[in-house]
Amino acid sequence: MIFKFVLTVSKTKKPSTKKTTKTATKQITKTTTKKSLKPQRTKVICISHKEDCDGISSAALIRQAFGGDAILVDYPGQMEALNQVILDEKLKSLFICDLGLSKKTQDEFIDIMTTLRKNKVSVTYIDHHDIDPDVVKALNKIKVKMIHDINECTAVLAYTAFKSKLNDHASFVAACAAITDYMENRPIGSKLLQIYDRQFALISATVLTYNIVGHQKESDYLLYLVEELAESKFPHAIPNTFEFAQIQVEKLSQMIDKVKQGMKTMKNLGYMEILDAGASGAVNFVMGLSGKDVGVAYKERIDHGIYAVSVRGSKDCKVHLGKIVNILATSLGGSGGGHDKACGAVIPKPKIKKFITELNKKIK
Ligand SMILES: [Mn+2]
Repeated sequence: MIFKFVLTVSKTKKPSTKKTTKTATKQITKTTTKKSLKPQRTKVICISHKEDCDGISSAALIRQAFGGDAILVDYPGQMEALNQVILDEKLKSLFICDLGLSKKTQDEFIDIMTTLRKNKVSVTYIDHHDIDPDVVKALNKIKVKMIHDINECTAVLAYTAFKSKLNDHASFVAACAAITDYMENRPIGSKLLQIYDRQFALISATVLTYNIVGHQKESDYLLYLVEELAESKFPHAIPNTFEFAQIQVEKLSQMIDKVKQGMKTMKNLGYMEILDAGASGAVNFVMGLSGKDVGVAYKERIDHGIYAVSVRGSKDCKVHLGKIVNILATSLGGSGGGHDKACGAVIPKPKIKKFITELNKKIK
């Protein structure tokens, strides 16, 4: 009886009293249903790509706009992190940034999203990698907020979507991401870059990238970068970034010699196993120095029993490497995908040679 009365009152009275009647209703239900102490969902988490400036910048923009904590992952660790956050009973809203899906991972991704949505977690997926239209449909259906466009980098998409919650400096963070994702000539990316001096933006983006690439094994440092960027620090104002970049360029210059010696070629591509650096740092040299339109660099991830593979295409490469690699990697029991001229894959160790010979056949 009392319950019914409260409801009628709240419908007829002004909005200002609505709040009090609502809490009254809550209290009544609380006392009638004995001890249903569910933890309140208050946490904001952003899972973002840790290997490049786009992922780190996206995490920084989400942090500035919504607060919360970042979890930085690479592709081999992507699903593990998602499966972890399902268990977090305090999770209220989840952002997933710059982490593309592949034929191998997309079904599990939809399953995880479905569970999160059933738990009333708000999920926003921000990305610009090639995606299966059926996955978009499935995610829309369960009301995952999709901010997806292959024409701009993830940080630019995040900046555009949440501009009203961001400060002026955020456009610089997004512009740096656009530069390092080769997307600074895109409609929005180019407008953002235009705000700043081009050379200043280029050196900032590059130094930031070298600090990200060189600290892949130090999660705390990467999280610190996210924080500093969220607090609107320029890369040069973060201590020791230029000194660290100096060390990285020195390493890269040595990589040029190593690639010259170790690189092999097939008809349509150059390839090389990398032992003491990241594959993504070497792959452009492999492509460039091989004189081919496609370069492949791969590095063993002993902890996962796989090779992390980076693939790059030149301007003359006419095929969509991301799509080809997605299908090929999946058929070999791995996963992969990405953009038309820049993509990556995770390949089971014994299948790497097959991956390269098959890729060579598929790109003529
Ligand atoms: Mn990206």
